[in-house]
Amino acid sequence: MRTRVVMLVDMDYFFAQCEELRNPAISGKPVVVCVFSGRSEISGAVSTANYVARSYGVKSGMPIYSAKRKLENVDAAFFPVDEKYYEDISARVMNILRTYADIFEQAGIDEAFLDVTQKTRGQFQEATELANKIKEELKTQLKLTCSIGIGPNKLVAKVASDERKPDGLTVVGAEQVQEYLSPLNVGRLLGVGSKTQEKMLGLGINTVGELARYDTQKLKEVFGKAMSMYFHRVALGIDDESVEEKSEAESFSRIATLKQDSSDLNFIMETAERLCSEIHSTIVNEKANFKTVGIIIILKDLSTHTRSRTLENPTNSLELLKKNIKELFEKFFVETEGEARRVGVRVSNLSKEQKSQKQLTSFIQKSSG
Ligand code: TTP
Ligand code: MG
Repeated sequence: MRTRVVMLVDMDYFFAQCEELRNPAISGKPVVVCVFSGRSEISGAVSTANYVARSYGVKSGMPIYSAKRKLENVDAAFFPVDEKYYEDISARVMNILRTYADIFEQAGIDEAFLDVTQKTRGQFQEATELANKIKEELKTQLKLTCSIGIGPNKLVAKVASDERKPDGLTVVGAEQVQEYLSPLNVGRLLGVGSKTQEKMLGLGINTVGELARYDTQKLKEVFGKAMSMYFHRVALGIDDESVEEKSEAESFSRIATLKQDSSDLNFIMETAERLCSEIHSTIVNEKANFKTVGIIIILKDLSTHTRSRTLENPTNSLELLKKNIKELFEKFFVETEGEARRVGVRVSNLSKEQKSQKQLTSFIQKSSG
């Protein structure tokens, strides 16, 4: 496989930076953005904090009262989360980032992967210049800073983006991966949370290099086959997952009125299968895959019901769509009294391009869930 050049752009202290943007008066002060639970005036958790607040020990996830205690007698600013506003800024950031990528994949509200292999002709030096341009444009256009990691794959780009923050840039060339990863703490790897890290520590594994060299058979005994194989590969810096554009639409659905009200599965499936075929054509046209399938049922009394399930892997198979839809309808009518007037089919969790290989991130989500 030819060398890829992958970038991960992650905005610095994003929600807090957004607050600084619209409240210039708080510049230089500790800024804490909070999710208030509403139970008491200060119950809830810290969503994020700027780096001034972090220097006092304030962190994401910490109870608000702990943050207040750490900032006692300090002139600090506390804000409730304003997701709508951050999403608006996020959209502006993404619109800029998109223009720099061959393939663009938004990975969260404040981060995106950019495959820039073609643009940079596979040169990490050119990617570094491109990253500096991105930083410059975000600063002049939006007055925001970010940290960027560049590597030969998503895994390395992601780890590198965390290396220097805020306003950092870390480049790890294809030949430097081992050297770069080896001395890092295993906790820096995606999928190694505090519990896993503790277990690894118990085995005498502190660093990524130690994990890479650890006996795979012994690793298997502790973490099971799938996870130990995953750990071994990431410790070696191996990751084949491609940067993938997400489909613009979030879902496709079709709905139809039955010829007569019914709770008969076979009768309903005649209509539902037609809807599945229509959706399937759209999916094929859009070159998309779906991971979640759902049904919509409007009963005689006009009450609307929905059911859905998420599949193991993204697919564009009509057969799988029909099978799952049928099972969902079957289950619904076992559980629910009443006759359907209208029925619908919906697919969501869409992604572009065929993907036969199991995705790194989806694998992790499943394993840690
Ligand atoms: P992150 O990129 O993880 O954090 P950050 O941007 O605040 O800080 P950093 O400079 O380290 O990148 O998350 C992006 C946003 O997601 C963050 O601004 C707020 C939100 N968030 C939470 O609400 N709770 C959390 O526990 C974390 C980690 C993030
Ligand atoms: Mg961030």
